[in-house]
Amino acid sequence: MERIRTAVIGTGFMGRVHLEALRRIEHVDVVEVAATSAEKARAAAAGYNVLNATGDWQDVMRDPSIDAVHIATPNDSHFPIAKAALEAGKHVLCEKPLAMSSAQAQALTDLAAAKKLRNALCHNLRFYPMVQQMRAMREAGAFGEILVVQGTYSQDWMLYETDWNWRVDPKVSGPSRVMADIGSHFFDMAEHVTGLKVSAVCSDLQIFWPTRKQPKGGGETFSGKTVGETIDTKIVTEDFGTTLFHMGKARGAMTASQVSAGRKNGLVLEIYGTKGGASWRQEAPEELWLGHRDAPNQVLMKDPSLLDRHAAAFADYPGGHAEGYPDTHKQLYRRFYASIADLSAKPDYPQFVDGLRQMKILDAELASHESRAWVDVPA
Ligand code: NAI
Ligand code: SOE
Repeated sequence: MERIRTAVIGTGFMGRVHLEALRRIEHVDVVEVAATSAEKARAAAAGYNVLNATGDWQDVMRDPSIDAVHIATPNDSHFPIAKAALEAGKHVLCEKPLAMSSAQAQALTDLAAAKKLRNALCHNLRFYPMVQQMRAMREAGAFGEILVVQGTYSQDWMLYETDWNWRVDPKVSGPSRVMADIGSHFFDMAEHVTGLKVSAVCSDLQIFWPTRKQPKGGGETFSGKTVGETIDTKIVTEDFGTTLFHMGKARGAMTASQVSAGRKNGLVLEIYGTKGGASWRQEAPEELWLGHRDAPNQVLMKDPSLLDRHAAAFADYPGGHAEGYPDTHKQLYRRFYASIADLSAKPDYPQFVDGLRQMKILDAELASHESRAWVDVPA
């Protein structure tokens, strides 16, 4: 098989996750790293054994030998970088959220389709084996008709007034913080697992810190305590949100929070149907709780030899050999690159159209909060 040449743009938390996961993908070579300075790019490139480094992502677009790019930069740069990459004929794997607005997300979705290029959105959390098991069981009818969908995405890393990150700045992050940043993962997973679409939402968003202490030197994701001088900065995006939602006849409720003490990456998805229920937690991802009305409840432990055949394809290690967050990236990228190697294959990963879908849900959540009313989500 011909080798595929790729580049990673952004060398923060996600840039390093992408670089690491890419080393586990067969037939793919990372040939360039782009950062905000040549020095930063060189440091990351050296660490991951990548030959070329640049402080200007446009260099990647100018190199016709590069087939694909990963975009792992803050949200405001996704649109210009993805647009330039598609225009340069490159396949794109972009971090979530896809863009700053639905209009941008629609434009990227249309451009990728017009150029017939592969486009993936990094909703990697779908790729935990036990999430796939929940989906496969739902598809096989194990839970009957889905009545209730509920859960949360709870973190604590923005609990203090002194906690800061670019996600707080709407010019960089967009008009929403927690709903865009982590609520979108919840809804992507909920729709993927249930096969249902969110049809209407009623949202309430809350800013607990109307001002935050912005460090003069900035702060990277999950970097911990702020040190040094700070400036009091007005906050306009939510620390917490709750959304009631309809998925056709099914009813649901979710919360998203970056101020829930003790919860580090607490995504929980629960689905309840006419025949049974299931609950999955990201903080214990190898387990799937199964609920029964007339029999003892069960906890299924990941073991590919015992999983549904489809779900087993998302597990590379035997039972008792835990697979976690980095493995979800590997599973996603593997499928993305397989679809580049075989351009006739049907993509089996989230695409830009799924990013557009999340932007539409987000627009409805923001409109609902603003109007204090239910808002329909367009199909
Ligand atoms: P970060 O702040 O840790 O890293 C961002 C990096 O991008 C920084 O090193 C910054 O210098 C660099 N950068 C900014 N503008 C750039 C440009 N024009 N060219 C090259 N580099 C540039 O942020 P983090 O957490 O890595 O987030 C990046 C993206 O990944 C965000 O869109 C975020 O929503 C997404 N994300 C997704 C996760 C997932 O599980 N799928 C997890 C964490 C973040
Ligand atoms: C920060 O809230 C963050 O890194 C998100 O940006 C990711 O998408 C999520 O997976 C983990 O938390």
